[in-house]
Amino acid sequence: MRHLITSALPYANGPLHFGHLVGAYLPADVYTRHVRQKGEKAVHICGTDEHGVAIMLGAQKEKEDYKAYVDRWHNFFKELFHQYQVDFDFFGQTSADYHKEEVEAWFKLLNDRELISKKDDQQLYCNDCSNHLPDRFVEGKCYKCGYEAARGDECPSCGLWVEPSKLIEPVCKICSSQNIKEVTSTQYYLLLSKFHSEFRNWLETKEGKWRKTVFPFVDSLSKTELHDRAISRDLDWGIDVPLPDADGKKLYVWFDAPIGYVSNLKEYLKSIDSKEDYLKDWWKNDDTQIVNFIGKDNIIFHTIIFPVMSLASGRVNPVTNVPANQFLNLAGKPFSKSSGWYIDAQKAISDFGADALRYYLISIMPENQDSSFTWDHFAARVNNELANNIGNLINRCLKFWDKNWKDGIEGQLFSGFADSSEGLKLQQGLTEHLELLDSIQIRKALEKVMAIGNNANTFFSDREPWAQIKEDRNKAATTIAYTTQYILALGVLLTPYLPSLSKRILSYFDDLLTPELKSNIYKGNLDVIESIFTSRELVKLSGEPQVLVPKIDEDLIKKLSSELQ
Ligand code: B3M
Ligand code: ZN
Repeated sequence: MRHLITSALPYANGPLHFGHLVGAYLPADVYTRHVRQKGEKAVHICGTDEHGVAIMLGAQKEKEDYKAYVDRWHNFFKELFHQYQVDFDFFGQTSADYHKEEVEAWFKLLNDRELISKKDDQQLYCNDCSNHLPDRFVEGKCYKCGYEAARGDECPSCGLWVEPSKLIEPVCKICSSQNIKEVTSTQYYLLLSKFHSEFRNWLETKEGKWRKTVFPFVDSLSKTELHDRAISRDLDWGIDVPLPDADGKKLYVWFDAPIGYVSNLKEYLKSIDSKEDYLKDWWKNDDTQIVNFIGKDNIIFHTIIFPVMSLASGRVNPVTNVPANQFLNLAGKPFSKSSGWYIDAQKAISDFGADALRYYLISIMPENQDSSFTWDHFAARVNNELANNIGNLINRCLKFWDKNWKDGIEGQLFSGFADSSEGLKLQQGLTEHLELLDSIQIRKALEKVMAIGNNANTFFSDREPWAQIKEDRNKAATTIAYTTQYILALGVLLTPYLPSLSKRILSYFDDLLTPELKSNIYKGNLDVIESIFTSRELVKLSGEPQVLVPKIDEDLIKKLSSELQ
């Protein structure tokens, strides 16, 4: 099995906050590292979403050329992801020519199969500034859930794909006028209604396989019918509708954006001179698991529109799983840059580093319900759990080893662990951890790792090697040897979540560990751990034990919390 993993293409129009990171990018990164650690083949594809009204509004506000504007944000995101150790194999751009080519091919296929047609559409128009108001150029009250600031394209609160003419009390986002009328304009439509039964046949196979926050929502939205939707706009930025009589019409951003997953993989394979074909070997390969990581506001496009486009065009297989996350709030309220209720993700990473932030963000990942970030909670979780449970334990154990057995501990003292009650507990933990990540329950999986850390701590403290050594040196050495096997497992288990901490832990065992051994341990093969050590006459640490997880500075936390008030 191979894995084609994507994370939502962020709009190139403003900074990313923690909500974005835990919504799509961190889970996708953890999952990619997980399947690779198991030894399976995977690609992780992303890029910036550079068309549409959100971008146009942003560039206009900054008085910047559209292309210069999106390039600037593209580079900014690339750097930010790098700092958070979110690794993509390819991070592309939807304003690139290679993307346009792929989008044109999709349009042609759908058009040839008569799933696109020209129709008259009711559009909103601002009488004061004389602009058409598609998508985010207009805001109003959602006619489904009553949310005040629903946009002309979607409601950020209930996820509805909004029909702008139905918005209650619409307001022009260009000039703030409420003097808005409906006008008729001709647009190209994707005839989703025609594809309803084929779509349902596919969707129903996902029941029980997709998250409870995803499947029932999509199921009820699409049960009785699908509505045709306009996929063109009268704008001056975007991909031209590739038809001779479509003068001036651009494709709607949500038509081209998901195709970015496909075009970016194509470009990636080209960039590495791969012999593989992006369609035959990946997108249309029945052995490929396609997983789209997104936030809940993008569910409709990933579970209805793009699957219909995929099935109807036959160009790619439809997605296997869409593990959408809920929202992350900041101390109970939505992140909002304009009202200052906001944390600068770049500053945060320079204050605290990737391990601490990734740990906390993953531990509050809103997989099943919305969750909340607070600075106090961040400091408490990092200091009490990561620093105490993992960092301190390893430091205490390895320092004790270093001090008392500088020349090494006898390899045979490591034997017996796998069959001991500690070994059996660890074995079970490894198996459960694997199952949790396989089913993309990332938050619970990290909890499992921490529970293993707890067991290791209890074992080490209960045995009191500092007392044992006074009576029986070998007994104390056995405690260290057993705890070390826990530590090795913890270092391996942390790979997907905290790649740099994991690397630092495993560096003590540099001489002993190969990638294959690492993968075997990860998959729960405890005997492997034991034999790594028992096959040596003497086991030595590579390098001196260092502080692994620095404590979070409480004064800095106080300052950051007070800045938020
Ligand atoms: N750019 C929406 C967002 O950033 C959109 C995702 C596209 S995924 C193909 O929330
Ligand atoms: Zn206006």
